[in-house]
Amino acid sequence: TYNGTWKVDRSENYEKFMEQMGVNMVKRKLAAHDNLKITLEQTGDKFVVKEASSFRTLDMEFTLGVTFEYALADGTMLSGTWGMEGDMMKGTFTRKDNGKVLTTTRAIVGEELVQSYSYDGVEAKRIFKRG
Ligand code: MYR
Repeated sequence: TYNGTWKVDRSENYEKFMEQMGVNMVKRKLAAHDNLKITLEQTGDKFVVKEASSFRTLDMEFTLGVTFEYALADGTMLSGTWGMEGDMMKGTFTRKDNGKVLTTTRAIVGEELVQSYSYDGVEAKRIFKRG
């Protein structure tokens, strides 16, 4: 189950990923230490998500397979869906400003939640521990 609170422990290639996303250097430096914490609560197909970081706190919900909008911390708007493939969450989102696609997955690996991100040929991971 994905339910619970997850704190980012480490990231792989996240700065390169943010650079590809067009995030400027100052923000990338800050974002590398954003202390991101995500609380997920799934009931059937519905997820309630609480996000907290040094940038903001955000409460939202989505339903698997149903399109929703999500603003990144810098205001970039995404539109897309989360779905399930087996035990893995797979998200496909489109940037509203340039039409490019960002894909993301979440999987529980051992005791950790591993989130992968892919955009414009660059991939990154952020790995979370229960907290
Ligand atoms: C959630 O489930 O946490 C809410 C919906 C997330 C949508 C996609 C997340 C992509 C985040 C990309 C970060 C890029 C930073 C430049």
